[in-house]
Amino acid sequence: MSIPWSIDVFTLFPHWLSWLEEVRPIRNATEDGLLDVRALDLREHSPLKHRQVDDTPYGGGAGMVLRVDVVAAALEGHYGTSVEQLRERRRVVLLTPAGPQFDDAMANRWAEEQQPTTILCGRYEGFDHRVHEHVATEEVSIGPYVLSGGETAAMTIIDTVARKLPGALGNHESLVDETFSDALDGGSEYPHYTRPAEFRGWTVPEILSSGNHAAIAAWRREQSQRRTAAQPDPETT
Ligand code: 6GU
Repeated sequence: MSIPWSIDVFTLFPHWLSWLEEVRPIRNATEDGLLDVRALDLREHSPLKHRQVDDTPYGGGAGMVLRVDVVAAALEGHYGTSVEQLRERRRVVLLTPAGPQFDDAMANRWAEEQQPTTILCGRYEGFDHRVHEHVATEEVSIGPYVLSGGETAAMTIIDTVARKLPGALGNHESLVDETFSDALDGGSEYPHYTRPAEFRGWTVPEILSSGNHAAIAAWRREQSQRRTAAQPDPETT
């Protein structure tokens, strides 16, 4: 039995991440020994009075900045190694709207490599820039908008990668035909229907009850292509 993939999330609000303990794909992966997700408190090893974590920005301006000494103390206190050694052993991901955008390809790469991962969630105006330069090994954003903190981004990323681990979904087939998968050439998923066959006059396409599996497969592929074509291209909008 191999060791589980370790993902540690450092945040000022560890209890927010309790959702990760409940959601099915992550629970399955954890119970199967594939994944070990932990929420850790950035304040835990703060060397400052009252476990202070942030400070006013040099040069003035609005908001507070998370201190580099506090982040280093949290990591070094938890792992018992220097930041330099930690960066060699783990992916240290700083969540920021300015980072490269997380997408399905990045999720596949992470799930394949399963490098031990540490995620840093910022609040306020973000981290002192020395955390970006000397502590993190990379930056990631989940999309072109600004969140009030990294916690929901961390949950989004972990949900996305966990369901790619073998056995995390009840039925592994569900990954194959999913939106963005190779089986659909990176396109959108086809529509699904279940009983009742008719509701308020809203009917289910007849072909799905035809029993003709080849025709059903062709219909689904065509539907998927049509939905993909109807989507705005993120590069041009
Ligand atoms: Cl990772 N963090 C914050 N604060 N805002 C974001 C984001 C991350 N990704 C998109 N917007």
